[in-house]
Amino acid sequence: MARTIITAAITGAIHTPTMSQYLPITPEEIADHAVGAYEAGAAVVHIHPRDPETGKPTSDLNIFGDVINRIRSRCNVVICATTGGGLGMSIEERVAVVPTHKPELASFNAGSINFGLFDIPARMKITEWKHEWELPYLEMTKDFVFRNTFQSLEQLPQIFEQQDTKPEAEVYDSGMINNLRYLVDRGFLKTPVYVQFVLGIMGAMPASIENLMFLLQTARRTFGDDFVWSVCAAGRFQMPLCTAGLLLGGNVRVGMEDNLWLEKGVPAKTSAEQVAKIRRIAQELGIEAATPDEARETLGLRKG
Ligand code: KMH
Ligand code: ZN
Repeated sequence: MARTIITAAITGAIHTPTMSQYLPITPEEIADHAVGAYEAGAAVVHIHPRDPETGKPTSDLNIFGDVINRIRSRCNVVICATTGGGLGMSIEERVAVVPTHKPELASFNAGSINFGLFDIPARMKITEWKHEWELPYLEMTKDFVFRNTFQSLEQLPQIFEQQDTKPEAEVYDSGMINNLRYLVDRGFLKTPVYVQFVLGIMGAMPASIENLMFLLQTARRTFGDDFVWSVCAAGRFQMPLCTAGLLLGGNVRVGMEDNLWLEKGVPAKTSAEQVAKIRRIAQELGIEAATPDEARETLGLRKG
């Protein structure tokens, strides 16, 4: 039977505590949600740490380590640490988790984009905020570039390589596939590249099946069969695009980093609920969820 790797992105750095009372904040909450996602069928959990007092995304390596160790002590799910970090962090802050905590897998953002979160307050009609940092954090993105220059695109894989950490290339736009080809050709990245297509970020490609097809076709023209791919999409496009991903033979990512809802009008209480939902859809299509060890095999993660 076909297998799909379900990744659960547990809390991210896009949503803020006012947007959902269920967003996990403390290391204990993030770890609980990650273990719950694993129990529901996720083979991989994608992790960002937050300040336990304010809920703000943090680059504090002790907090990051606390989250990672709590998860590692409870289950064998693959941990994919963010190196995207939170908006406004330096590239050095973002990548430091790799040499410090040596995750098996870590995100590797494959190019620069405008990363616009400034429209969310109006769309969600939020006027009162739990924390002072939230509105300025979102509003500053009107003048914010999520920087992933060729300099850092060349540097990060070398830091990953030293720890045998596999990069998960976050691809928000089609030109980034070309960036990856350059990195492979110059020996900075090894194939098969693991690509996560991220659709629906304001500033990059909108979430549509046509755009997913275009990205997939572009990746095939660029790498032949020598890549592994997954898809995730923001907000209400999460389940439709993941379902399309399943039909196309890909892997899928859900979780509250990407979407705070389970269905229209129903907030997700955990990422596990979204994992269970996409797993049900997969099973209807004759596709089983891969175990963490099967994901390790497919992605070529380090042994032991
Ligand atoms: N932090 C966002 C700017 C990643 O984890 O690498 C992008 C992000 C991707 O969350
Ligand atoms: Zn992330």
